[in-house]
Amino acid sequence: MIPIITAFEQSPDRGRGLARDMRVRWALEEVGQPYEVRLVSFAEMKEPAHRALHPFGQIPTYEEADLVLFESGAIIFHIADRHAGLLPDDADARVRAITWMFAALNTVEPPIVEREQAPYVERDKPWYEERLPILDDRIRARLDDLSRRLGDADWLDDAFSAGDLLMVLVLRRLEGTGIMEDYPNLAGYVARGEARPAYQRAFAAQLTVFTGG
Ligand SMILES: N[C@@H](CCC(=O)N[C@@H](CS)C(=O)NCC(=O)O)C(=O)O
Repeated sequence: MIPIITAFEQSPDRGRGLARDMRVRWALEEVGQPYEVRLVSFAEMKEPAHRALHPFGQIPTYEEADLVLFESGAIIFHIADRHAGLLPDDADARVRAITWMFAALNTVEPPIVEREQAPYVERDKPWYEERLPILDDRIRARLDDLSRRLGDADWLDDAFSAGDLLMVLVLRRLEGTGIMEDYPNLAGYVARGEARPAYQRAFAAQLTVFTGG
């Protein structure tokens, strides 16, 4: 059964790997599972047909026979749980990798997304300029700790896992902010993720939606 995922027909980054279908594409590429993509417009995402798949009217979704999933973290967990390659076999190592999945989505991503959205939703507010450094500091507090924990290791807990996949993509959201440049070990970590052949296939596939080919 070939799973079908949804992705943006048009996205703000024009297919540069930031839309969250990239997480699903990368995971599927890592485990060697072919997939199909259904592109949706912003209007279609809010229609009842799409909301039946995703209650919040967003992408990505994941359909596999009768199973319908939303939330990129849950989708990645499902893929990692059903295929070899993204979670270790050892029970303790497995739950540690899952812990890093949660850490990426619950602890590191929120301040990054808040910073990312500020220019769109608050730029005309009187407090905007004053608030930006506060948002940056919140991100730096997380990165200080993450950087300390990673040290000079290649991955967060020994072998590459779904936890690294999510953390790398969360950190990529900082591209263009200048913040990552202060954390050479995290920048190297992101570069290692981006160098993986599965990442590159996923990135190319998402980019092709926008460039054609
Ligand atoms: N927590 C969700 C977030 C999903 C999300 O924010 N999707 C974005 C694309 S990356 C979206 O659909 N944005 C359009 C919208 O919210 O209207 C996940 O990880 O899947």
